[in-house]
Amino acid sequence: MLYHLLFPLYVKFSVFNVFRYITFRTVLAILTALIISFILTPYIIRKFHEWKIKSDKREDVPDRHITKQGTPTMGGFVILISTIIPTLLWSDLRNYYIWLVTFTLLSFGGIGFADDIKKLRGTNGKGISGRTKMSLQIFFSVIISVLLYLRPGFITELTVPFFKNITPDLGIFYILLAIFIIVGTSNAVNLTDGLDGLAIGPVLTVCATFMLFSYLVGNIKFAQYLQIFYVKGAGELTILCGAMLGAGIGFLWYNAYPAELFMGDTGSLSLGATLATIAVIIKQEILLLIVGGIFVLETASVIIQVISFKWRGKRAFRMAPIHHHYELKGWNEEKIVVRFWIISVILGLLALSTLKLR
Ligand code: 57M
Repeated sequence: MLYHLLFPLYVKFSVFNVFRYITFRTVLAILTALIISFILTPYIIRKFHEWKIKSDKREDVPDRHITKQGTPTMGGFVILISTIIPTLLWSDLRNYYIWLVTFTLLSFGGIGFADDIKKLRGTNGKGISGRTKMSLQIFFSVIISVLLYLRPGFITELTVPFFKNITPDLGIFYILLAIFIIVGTSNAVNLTDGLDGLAIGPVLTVCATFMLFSYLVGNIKFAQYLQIFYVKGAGELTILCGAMLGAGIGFLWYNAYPAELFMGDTGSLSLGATLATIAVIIKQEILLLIVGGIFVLETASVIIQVISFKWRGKRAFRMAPIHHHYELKGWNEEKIVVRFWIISVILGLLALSTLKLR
């Protein structure tokens, strides 16, 4: 909105021309998100304590988690607000992708919110059933994927990292892939969200990487130079990624060990689905597997654990997802989290290298 108000003033005062630039508006979006987050989060933490929006005791967690009982949850609510407000302030509101990704944030945030509220208010501490949750995730991802597919000029080819000449065209089956990526990533971030700062760290790495990719993919000159797909209008997503980055850093301030706030499903489901939707829009579907490798690792550990238990009657890990395995091995929570962050940054750098190594 501010973009629409301020930019036209350049006719009278040339200084306002600066609002034309995506880079400048991205910086403003990051700063606005940080300010909103730093003002709102302490207030929300106090209020959530008052309203008893706190995480429940879980019997099956490694012992140390007992101390986490009573930590306010649903911090994703602040992440959503501090992402959406700066996006609406600084982006071009005529942009289709901005609204589509905002829809993703809100719809998956809504599923997570319903789950968190049911966990808090229900008698058995359980959220909405797995089946209902999955149906809702599929329902919204179908809407998102079809809306993208129907967009004139939408590219149904895949970018294969490191191989610029291999671009398989999936045609209408692209819709299925998009649904799979959105639902899968949403759940993968949720599985990862089990230690202080563990999920938000890699979310930030993916966000920063996609911020750069959105800018490049949305700029015809850079796209041609780098020989990547050009997606008209995707450049505005740089601003949304910036807002999410600012919101995520603001959240990490409070979620860092010892956490004062958890993001809840409101945060994990919406952040995962949003990163996936951006990946689909900017044609970096497979790259998401690399830069989001921590989410892949956490999900794979659960799959391996379940298969191993079924087939061999033995567990592959002491406990899945894999962060619990390291906890039970005696690693410190901070050590596990920081090491996973380091891996995530390395994966982010690897993802950046695909721009040139191809
Ligand atoms: C939710 N939620 C955290 C917090 C957070 C299929 C199966 C693998 C599913 C999985 C599962 O339920 N995962 C998703 C994980 C919980 O955090 C809340 O949930 C929100 C995210 N949805 O925002 O509100 C607890 O995690 C800790 N936490 C932190 N810091 C944070 O910043 O310390 C969270 C955020 C919090 C807090 O203690 O209460 C959770 O873990 O419950 N299930 C599992 O992960 C279970 N694994 C399991 O059953 N493994 C089996 C195999 C066969 C699948 C095995 O290895 O044998 C574990 N879940 C729990 N305990 N609770 C097992 C141990």
